Amino acid sequence: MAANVSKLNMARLRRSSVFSVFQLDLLRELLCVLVAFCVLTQQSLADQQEFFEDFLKREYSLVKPYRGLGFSSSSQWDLMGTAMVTPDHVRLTPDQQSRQGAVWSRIPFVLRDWELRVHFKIHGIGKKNLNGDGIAIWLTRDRMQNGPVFGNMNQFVGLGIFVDTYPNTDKTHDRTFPYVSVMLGNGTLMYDHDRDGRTTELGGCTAMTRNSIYDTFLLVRYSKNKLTLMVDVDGKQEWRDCAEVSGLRLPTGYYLGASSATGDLSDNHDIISMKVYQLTVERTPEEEEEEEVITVPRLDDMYQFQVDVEEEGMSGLQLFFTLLFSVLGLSVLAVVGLVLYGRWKENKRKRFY
Ligand SMILES: [Ca+2]
Repeated sequence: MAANVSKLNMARLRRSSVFSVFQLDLLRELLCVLVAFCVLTQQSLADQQEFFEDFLKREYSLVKPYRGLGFSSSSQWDLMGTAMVTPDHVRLTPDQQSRQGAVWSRIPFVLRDWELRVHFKIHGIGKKNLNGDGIAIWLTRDRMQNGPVFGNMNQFVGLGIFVDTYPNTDKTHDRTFPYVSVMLGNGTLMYDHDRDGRTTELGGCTAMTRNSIYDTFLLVRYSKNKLTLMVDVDGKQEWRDCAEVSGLRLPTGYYLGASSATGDLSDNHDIISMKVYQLTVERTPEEEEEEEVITVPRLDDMYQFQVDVEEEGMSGLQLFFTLLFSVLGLSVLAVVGLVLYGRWKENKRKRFY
């Protein structure tokens, strides 16, 4: 009997210790769930915050699936040249020589403060520095134009962001390519392809965007007349500063686009997405007043518009003609002077008779 009782007690004791272990586990699990819930809630709150601040504008964005892109009348985008759509990307040019392609938004861009994130891919079979030419992202007055600036017109009006993959100028080895740079065109400035746009660039950075194993992204942010350019090309999922330009005034009503060109050298130039976010930015009444409506893009610091241009001075031919016309002009003046002097002298002599 006693043995039976002690067996029963032992069983109870075992059951109660099992229960307490079970309780402890349960408590621990509950705690974990609670902590995870808190973290997730915070995370989702942060996400929500981000969602509200950066509002994706679908009418300006190019995202998958690219239904009807380029041919449907309801599409917000036009294709030109060699550009073609696949389920995974919009290929501006294939890895073949002398191709030009572009994709242009049909809708005038009217946001004041915005952020553009471009997911792109440049790849090909050519060896390093035996490939070209790169991709340009545009926000310009004109759209659907052919030309020498990565497949778009020169002397453009608006913003150009270039991902230049080929060093055209071999005189200087001051930078490593691919090189990302920004330019503001006012209709008279020329992008100098032979100098990789050095004469007109407002800033830039090296970014290893070609044949990368990582996804490559560009970010352009424009707010309160400040343009910020960032890149994410190292697979770190973080933005790296590339260029910053203050006092940059860009009119609204321009068009968003991307273009590319190949020459003797080539690459596949693909756009995967172009996402536009509207930024919520508060302005003081003074700031509102200060922001005038403009019709031509400009920089407050106009010196930046004349980068290197003055340095070049006159070309040999210009100098020759300037000298020639100066000499001719002086000669004519001298002859006229001599004739007049001769007549005056003649008249003076006649008066004495
Ligand atoms: Ca180049």
